[in-house]
Amino acid sequence: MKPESLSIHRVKPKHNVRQVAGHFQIHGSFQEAAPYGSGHINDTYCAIIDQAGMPVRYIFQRINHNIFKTPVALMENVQRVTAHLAGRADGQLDHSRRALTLVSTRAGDAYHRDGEGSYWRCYLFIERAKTYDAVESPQQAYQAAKAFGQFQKMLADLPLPRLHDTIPDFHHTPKRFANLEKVILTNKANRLSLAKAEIDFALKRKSICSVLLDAKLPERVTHNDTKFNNVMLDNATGEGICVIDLDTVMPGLALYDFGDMVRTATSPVREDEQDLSKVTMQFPMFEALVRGYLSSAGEFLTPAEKKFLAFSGKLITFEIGLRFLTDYLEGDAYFKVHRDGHNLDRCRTQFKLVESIEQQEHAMNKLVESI
Ligand code: ADP
Ligand code: GN1
Ligand code: MG
Repeated sequence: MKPESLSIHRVKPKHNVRQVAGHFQIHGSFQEAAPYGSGHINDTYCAIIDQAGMPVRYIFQRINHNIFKTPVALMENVQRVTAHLAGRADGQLDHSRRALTLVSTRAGDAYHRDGEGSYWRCYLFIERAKTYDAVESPQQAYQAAKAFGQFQKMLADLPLPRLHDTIPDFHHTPKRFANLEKVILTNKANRLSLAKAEIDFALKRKSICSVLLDAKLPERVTHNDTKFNNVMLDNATGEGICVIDLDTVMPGLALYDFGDMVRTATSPVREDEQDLSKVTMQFPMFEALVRGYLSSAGEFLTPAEKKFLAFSGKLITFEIGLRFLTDYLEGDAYFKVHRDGHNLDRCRTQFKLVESIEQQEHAMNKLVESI
């Protein structure tokens, strides 16, 4: 029987994945590869390798080194984190689906550097699990949040040294705001007049940017990109089986992770939905996120962290909205775009969600207090 994999969409890859695959410790013969997933940063491919008559899938990723300026340090983080998580999953049923496994190169390294200076890595493909670009049920939200909380918990005792900052100040919202102010002044792509309402929306909310930093919350090892599509849900049980996309795992605040879950797992539509009437913070999803997250992270969160759970959803949604707006005004230099105005559309959904959270923030806080 052919695996589901063979239906991967047949867009011609930009890169020679066959050649890249040859550098990794994989037995068998390369069959095909195709772009995979909907990430905004790296180039991800699913490749099929025939291993003794069985088609086996692998994930190959080219790290975007324009964005991740220190790919070697990044891979050192990923190696340490995956090894630590694998140690935790050891002995559990299905352990190799519970943490990403790096495949080494033939030279024994965690990455391969190609002739063009690109950095490549390879992971075992997590089978019988999927990522979703939009949340479909509170059960999914619960499972995703539980998995990200578990992820933080398992990394709490990662031995020193401190992980590298793969992108410095990644969640420093005041600096993200300052970047927006800078591009407003330069108007580099001449798009200011097209985003007047969004700019006004952002400027009115400057005061919220520093709230989490001012709260002096504890630094932890955090994921920092806990988008709903960065956790794989098991096809049979729905369990959040594996947290993926580890490029931004570094020191951070637990609330950056919870906030990004609220951003991506409470609205019923994708991040780039153009019909804004569909964008809303669904309370049952928020409740499921809180319950799921506290089921795994509750034992280590401080009262101060708990107090800001709802606020973090608003702040991180606002912050990513600022980043989409900044990128739009800069002429789409950072996030991959697939149509005109794509970043502006993404910014609009974020700001619509911020508004929806503002309207429900009191009730969200009450709920958190009651749990
Ligand atoms: P990006 O940084 O570009 O978002 P991700 O690491 O999130 O890249 O990968 C993109 C997509 O590829 C994911 O959303 C997921 O669907 C799929 N994917 C990534 N790693 C694996 C894996 N090990 N097994 C199966 N699918 C994966
Ligand atoms: C990017 O890599 P991906 O698509 O999971 C971005 C996140 C944003 C997200 C918005 C390194 O995540 O910070 O929140 O897009 N990653 C980086 O969808 O900038
Ligand atoms: Mg991703």
